[in-house]
Amino acid sequence: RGFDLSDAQTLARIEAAMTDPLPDAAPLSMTAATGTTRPVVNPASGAVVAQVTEADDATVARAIADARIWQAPAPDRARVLRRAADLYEENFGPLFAAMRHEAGKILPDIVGELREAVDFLRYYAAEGASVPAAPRGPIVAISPWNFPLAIFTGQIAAALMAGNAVLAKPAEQTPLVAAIAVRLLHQAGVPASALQLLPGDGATVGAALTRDPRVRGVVFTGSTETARLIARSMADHLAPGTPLIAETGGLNAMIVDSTALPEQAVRDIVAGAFRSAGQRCSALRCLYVQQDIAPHLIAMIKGAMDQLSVGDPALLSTDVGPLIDAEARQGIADYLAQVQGQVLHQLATPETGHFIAPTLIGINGIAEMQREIFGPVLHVATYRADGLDRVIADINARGFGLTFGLHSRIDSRVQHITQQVHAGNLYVNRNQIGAVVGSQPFGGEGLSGTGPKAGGPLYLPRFFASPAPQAGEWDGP
Ligand code: TXE
Repeated sequence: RGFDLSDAQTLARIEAAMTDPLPDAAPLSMTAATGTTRPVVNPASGAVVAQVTEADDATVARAIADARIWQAPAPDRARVLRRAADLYEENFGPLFAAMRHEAGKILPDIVGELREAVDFLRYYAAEGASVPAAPRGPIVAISPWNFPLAIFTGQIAAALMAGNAVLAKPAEQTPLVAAIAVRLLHQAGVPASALQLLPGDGATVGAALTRDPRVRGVVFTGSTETARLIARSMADHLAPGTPLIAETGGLNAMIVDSTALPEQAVRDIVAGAFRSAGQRCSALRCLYVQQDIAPHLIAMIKGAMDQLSVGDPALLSTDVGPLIDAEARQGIADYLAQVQGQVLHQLATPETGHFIAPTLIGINGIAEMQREIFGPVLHVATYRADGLDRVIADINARGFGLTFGLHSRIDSRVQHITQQVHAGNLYVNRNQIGAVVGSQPFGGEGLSGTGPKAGGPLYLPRFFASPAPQAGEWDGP
């Protein structure tokens, strides 16, 4: 297929995509024409890389009026989505360049993200090809900047596979990746009236989309606070029972006991906490280490942190890139100022760009953490062997339930802990990263979200209507 890392020509194109300026993202397939413009800023350099015209209330209203369900039979829709997956792979250059320029991503993250996006397209195509069910109507898909291609694509692929009309609002920070993806989806054969891109501000465009009574479903990934706003708006304005699938934040913990293999545990801790500069909802935030191994393990963590290279995401040697924007950076800098006395280790911060260097903070437990710190900041606490159940209770008491990691070689303990901790995704003796579309669906419970897990068998059915909508309702002029 189009994307083969063992192929020298592909590797040369990857290198070009990582060092070239942004490709022709300018003629964007955006419906927006009447709104204001917003600069797209490269988070590593602070440079403005593009200007994007955003949607406004009138554009949103028109887009919803123009929305048409996708009439093609399910096997044809599946074929188009598979064709889109091929086009994503063949056109990885512009997608890579955009992910680096507007999201500041490093190459391994970019490669992983393309793979995940392609997997979503092929998985939902396979799952939905033979489902004889009806679409709901217009579905609003609101996505975040931290996976501007994979989450964006996963949401709309499922909604489209069910035959719905999708109104996609990408994050303010990452409209270019979304625009390139939509262009490829249209090129593959998704009708323009079944997929419209509405770049713009959450508080205006996002809010307008989620209060229009014509909308038949909302799929969202972002903060818990925004999910609450959307749920409230839907309750006030949309038909009762309109589904909301929300994937939100987490306060994810890991327990490392004294039987853990230290080298493996440290490798997984560092990846879980600092990969993607900590800007993943699944990232490790609070590590609990059994007291007797704590001095040794913490020294090893500091040593592994020192090996991380922080800086320009275009360099293939970089491990930790920038935070998404000045606001995100400032929020974490303010937090670090508050906990200054508890800093156990911190790397040097690059001078330009929105960087926060990987930081290790000592705490007594997860109860001390006021909120999700969405960056490369790891908190570490120690526990005594007889205090394990207290640790589990503290983790559960926070009310999040996204990911949880455990390093232990005692089977009965692994069983006990994993049965007790509330989490959507468990990682035992491995790094707390990621999910695998089709085999390890991703999603949490409690404050971490509501609805079926992405990339799992229950996700796609939520986008079908039951009972079917009235004939003629969204099926064209
Ligand atoms: O999220 P928002 P932000 C968490 C993380 C981060 C915090 C804030 O803790 O620090 O959220 O990030 C749209 N109606 N996560 O500000 O605002 C918005 O335009 C409708 C976790 O980026 O929730 C964007 O498209 N939509 C996370 C999307 O919601 C609205 C990923 C997400 O933005 C809206 C991102 C409104 N009123 C942040 N307000 C994860 N789960 O991985 C905003 N939006």
